[in-house]
Amino acid sequence: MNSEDEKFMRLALDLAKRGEGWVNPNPMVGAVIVKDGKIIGVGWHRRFGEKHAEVNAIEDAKRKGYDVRGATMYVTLEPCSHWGKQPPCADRIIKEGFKRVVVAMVDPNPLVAGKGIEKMWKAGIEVEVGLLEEEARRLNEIFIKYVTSKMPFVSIKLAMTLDGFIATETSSSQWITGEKARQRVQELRRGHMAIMVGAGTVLADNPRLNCRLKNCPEKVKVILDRSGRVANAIREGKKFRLFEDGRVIFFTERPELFEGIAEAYPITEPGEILRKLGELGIDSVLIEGGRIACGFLPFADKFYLFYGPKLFGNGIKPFECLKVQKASEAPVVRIESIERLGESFLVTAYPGGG
Ligand code: AOF
Ligand code: ZN
Repeated sequence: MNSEDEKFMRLALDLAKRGEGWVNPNPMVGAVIVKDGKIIGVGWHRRFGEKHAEVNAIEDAKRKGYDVRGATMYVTLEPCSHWGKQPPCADRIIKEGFKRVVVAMVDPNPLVAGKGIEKMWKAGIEVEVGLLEEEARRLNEIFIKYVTSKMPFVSIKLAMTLDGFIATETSSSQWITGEKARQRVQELRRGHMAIMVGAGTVLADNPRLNCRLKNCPEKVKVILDRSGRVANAIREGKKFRLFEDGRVIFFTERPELFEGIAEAYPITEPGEILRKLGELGIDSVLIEGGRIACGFLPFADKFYLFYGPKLFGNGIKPFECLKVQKASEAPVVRIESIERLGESFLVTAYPGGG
């Protein structure tokens, strides 16, 4: 491996990101074809169920009149070996006569899991695995979790004052962070299939819970409404903007109240809610309701903590259910990055220290 290899793999990773939001619950994948030191084809997985990145790159090269025989392919995920909605990419790569394939990471999908690499290797292709693996794993952290556990990747997003409050005592929270931070939330929504809040947020803010970026698919909106307050409000004639687009799912003790209104399940326990969402094919949930966040803390895979330049002194704290007594017994997070967003900032972190 050399720095040229790394350059091409970085390009493949950048291409893969173009599929963000559109490919779930499948992975984002990018591929670059190089011959005699020159890029002759690029491709990425564009949309769930459509052609894989490798095939798109091969077709791109052919469209431009190149012969891929003897070329090298850089691909961010191991080429597949199984028949899914698409034919196996490993077979296609062998058939096309590639000389070398550089793979960032093995496919965690149990249906593939090394079989694609083995196939190509047995056919006499030079296969190298692990270039920029860390970046590739980070890119597809949602896919990795979902394909190996069938449980959605859980991100907790909170907007807090500098002294750690998500709302005042009187539940006022608009706004704590500024415009740039809220724009960043839109980007987070793009990467997640579902957005989750509690009924309190729906009743107080009437949010749309959609993604308003240019290139963004519809979101699944998940509302935790134990006693059916939103259903009652609808029966009283109230209109909610979250019904304007996308699928809406309620979790409640009173599913009968939602008949004729929305999809509803009689589940209220966080672990069971997540299991149900996984069953419904949802690979990722962005929890945006500060008051419901604490219940999902044991299941959190990632934290997006936004801090605005305000001090409340009192009000609602996000993780009160923890009730930590000793500092030495507190849960620890590993900070991944800190981004300045105008007057606010975003701390991205993973659970667990180290
Ligand atoms: C993708 N896009 O570019 C690659 C994938 O049902 P299928 O045929 O689309 O297969 C999906 C599986 O194929 C997916 O879980 C992953 O293991 C593998 N590779 N998938 O959607 C791609 N290369
Ligand atoms: Zn494939």
